[in-house]
Amino acid sequence: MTIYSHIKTSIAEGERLLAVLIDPDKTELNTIEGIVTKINQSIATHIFVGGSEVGEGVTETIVKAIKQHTELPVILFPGDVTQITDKADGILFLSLISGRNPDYLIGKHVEAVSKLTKTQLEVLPTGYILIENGKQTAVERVSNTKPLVRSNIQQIVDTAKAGELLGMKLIYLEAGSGATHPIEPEIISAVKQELNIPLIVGGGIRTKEQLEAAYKAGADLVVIGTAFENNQHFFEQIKL
Ligand code: 1GP
Repeated sequence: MTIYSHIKTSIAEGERLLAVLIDPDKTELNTIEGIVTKINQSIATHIFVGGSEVGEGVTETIVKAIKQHTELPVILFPGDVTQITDKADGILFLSLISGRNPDYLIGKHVEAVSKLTKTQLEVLPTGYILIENGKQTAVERVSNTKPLVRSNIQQIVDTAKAGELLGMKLIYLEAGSGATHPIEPEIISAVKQELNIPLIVGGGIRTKEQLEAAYKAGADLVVIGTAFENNQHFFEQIKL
């Protein structure tokens, strides 16, 4: 089964999906086995690998190590073309549709093609929507785009729907890694109501309550990075 049909089937069966985000730039190779063992024992269903600024070749080394220790699908969440490696199972082919920088709407995608066609990666076209959360995030800085204003819910909904109508397979609502506040449940549910494709939500989720709130509002897959990076017991603790 492809990664995408597995996501769709799981959602149809009422399953909650969770991806742990590993940033190769912040992860030492010798800690991977321990980290992945913890992820295997957790409620996580996917592993995302990526970061805004990662040195060339680092992602491949980290992905190889992750794959040695898990059966979970490993999906690239690349900040740049240099992070593409065929050692992963799939790739979020991200278009930053909240922004108006052509590089992140189509330019990087064209650059990626010669690499992608040499891999077996499952390509998952994803409408990536950055929403402001009070502080400047790495995505905003690196992509040189402005996030959507969180009070303008209609604009966020329309942006997500435009992504779907353009043929994207997933929509990712992003508050930014380490965001002070996660995406508000009101935004998640408004988007979910209009959308017929799976909805990913991430950024700033640090507590069991925030995780629950995201699922209840309609997130199909939640991404957790910083909370687990800072505390490897995070998933044991939220089980309580
Ligand atoms: C970032 O959405 C992800 O791209 C995860 O964010 O690191 O805040 O969990 P956190």
